Amino acid sequence: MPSIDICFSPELLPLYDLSGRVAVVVDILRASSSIVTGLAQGVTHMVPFSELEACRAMASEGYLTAAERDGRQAENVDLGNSPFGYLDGLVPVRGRAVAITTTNGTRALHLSTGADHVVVGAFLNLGAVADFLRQQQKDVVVVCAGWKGKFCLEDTLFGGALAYRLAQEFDVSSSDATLAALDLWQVAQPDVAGYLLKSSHVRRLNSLESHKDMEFCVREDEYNIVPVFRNGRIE
Ligand code: 3SL
Repeated sequence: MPSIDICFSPELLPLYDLSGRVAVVVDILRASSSIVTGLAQGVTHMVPFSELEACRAMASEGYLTAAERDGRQAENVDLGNSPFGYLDGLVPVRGRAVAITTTNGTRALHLSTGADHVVVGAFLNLGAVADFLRQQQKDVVVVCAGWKGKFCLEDTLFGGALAYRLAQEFDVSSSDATLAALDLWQVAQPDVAGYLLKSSHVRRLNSLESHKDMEFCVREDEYNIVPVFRNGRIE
């Protein structure tokens, strides 16, 4: 039976062997939620960058640019990192390609490329990711983007939710990280959004952008897509 392990921070990735495994990269607040939303709204593909200037430069190649640093939209780009940027229609996104850089999420994607498959996970596509993993039948590592190397509640909750969904078909008991995430998922019931009010990232976001981002990002199964990061592109 394949197993699910959870890497709580990109800083811990050197301890994980991703080869032969599927990496599910998650940054619930908000990069992976925004990537899933953008692709579900008809963005053709996204190219994640670690550096802001490299991302901005893609405008000259016809890309929309999306950039966040420390929770705020960077200057001189088309979009920030709110999923509502892909939903509110202020910047038409359908049929466009997007270059994106965020503080933690895009970095976690680049650090996970040693896996056989790198997919983007969010509560918004939780069921679709679970189905994808059932099909692959490979060991899974959930790579939590965290915040500047530190543990984040919301990414860990996603790991717990995914393990809970797959508990009958995957080994979810041989990793203490997965056991802890499963316990956390139970503790957060029945009001995940309410539970997350105490998280450091929600407090940071509330002081910057609207609370509605968090409430949207914890919705489950809004979109039936599994973005795959391959050859430098998410599509
Ligand atoms: O760090 C990231 O990748 C972002 O998701 C952070 S924020 O939610 O935009 O603040």
